[in-house]
Amino acid sequence: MKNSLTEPIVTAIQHIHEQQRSHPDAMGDLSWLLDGILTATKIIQSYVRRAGILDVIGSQGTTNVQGEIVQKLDIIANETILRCLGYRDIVGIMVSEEDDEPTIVKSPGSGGKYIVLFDPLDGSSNIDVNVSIGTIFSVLRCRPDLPDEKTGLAHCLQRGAEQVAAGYVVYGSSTVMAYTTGQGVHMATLDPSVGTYVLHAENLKMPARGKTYSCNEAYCDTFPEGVQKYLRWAKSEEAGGYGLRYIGSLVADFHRTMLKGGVFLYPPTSKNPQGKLRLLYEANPLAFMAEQAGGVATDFTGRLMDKTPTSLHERTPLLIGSTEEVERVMSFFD
Ligand code: AHM
Ligand code: MG
Repeated sequence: MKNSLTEPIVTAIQHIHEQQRSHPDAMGDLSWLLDGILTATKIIQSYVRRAGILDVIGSQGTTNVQGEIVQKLDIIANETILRCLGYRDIVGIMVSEEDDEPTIVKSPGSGGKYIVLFDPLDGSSNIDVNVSIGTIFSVLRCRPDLPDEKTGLAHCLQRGAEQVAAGYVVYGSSTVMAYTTGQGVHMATLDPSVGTYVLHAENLKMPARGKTYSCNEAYCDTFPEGVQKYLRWAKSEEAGGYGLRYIGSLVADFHRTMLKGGVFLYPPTSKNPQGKLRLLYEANPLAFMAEQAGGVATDFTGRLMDKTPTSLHERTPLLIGSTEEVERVMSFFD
């Protein structure tokens, strides 16, 4: 708890720089890229906080590549990230939930180094009702071994295990950013009076247990049998008092799971037989965060980050959270 006047104040960007300096061959490029993401999320949160005053609530009147209704704030968030990162020349390719194709900023052959994949505004169906929403991001390296093809697609379809950084921002009762560059999970809160993210937790660990499950239980009848058995068990006396929490914004549900322990699950359903969540910019970054915090993530068949993606907007089933709780869910599968 930072409550002493003598306690050092460490900004998120200072922390990111310090972490990068510990890499012998780091050139500061990744810090520069993350700085762009932080700036974008500060701008996004300023819209979110004034959504009822500015004319940004409601749908845009279009659907995205995945057939979902696009909200005005989805577009603002997407354009903000593209504008904040699109002029940093270490960014090679950007992939957004809102865009059908990757955006090439600088082709890998001309020196583009990183791929940034993001869900600009996750949980956007919650925008109109003032419930927490967020931004999720994942960073990969462009692959020097691949031909410099026009679409950049081959560079983007890498396993989650190749991520060099990932994180999210929750626009909740405060704006909180959590990130990893593969050296633990760290968290910072935006101080709105000065516009700076201030670090408040280093090397965060997800509890190994937690008596909370998080899923849209209305779909229960169409979940796989193993999940249905788990849910019956969680409600039984034998389980000893599990609780259900479901916000409907992945980023907020995951944030709670990471801090308090438990499991989040979005299994295949009859409506979404492949699961609903997107592998590249929703599930993979959170899986990286979970593993770095001592938790685990699976698609109910194997380690999530070992999945080789086959398309940009591929969906995946997701089970993520505390190690013992994820194991418990899996124990109900034959
Ligand atoms: P979005 O990225 O278009 O907002 O959709 C993803 C969201 C997740 O945040 C959340 O976990 C899930 O959809 C909720 O889905 P459902 O309403 O089916 O429970
Ligand atoms: Mg989303």
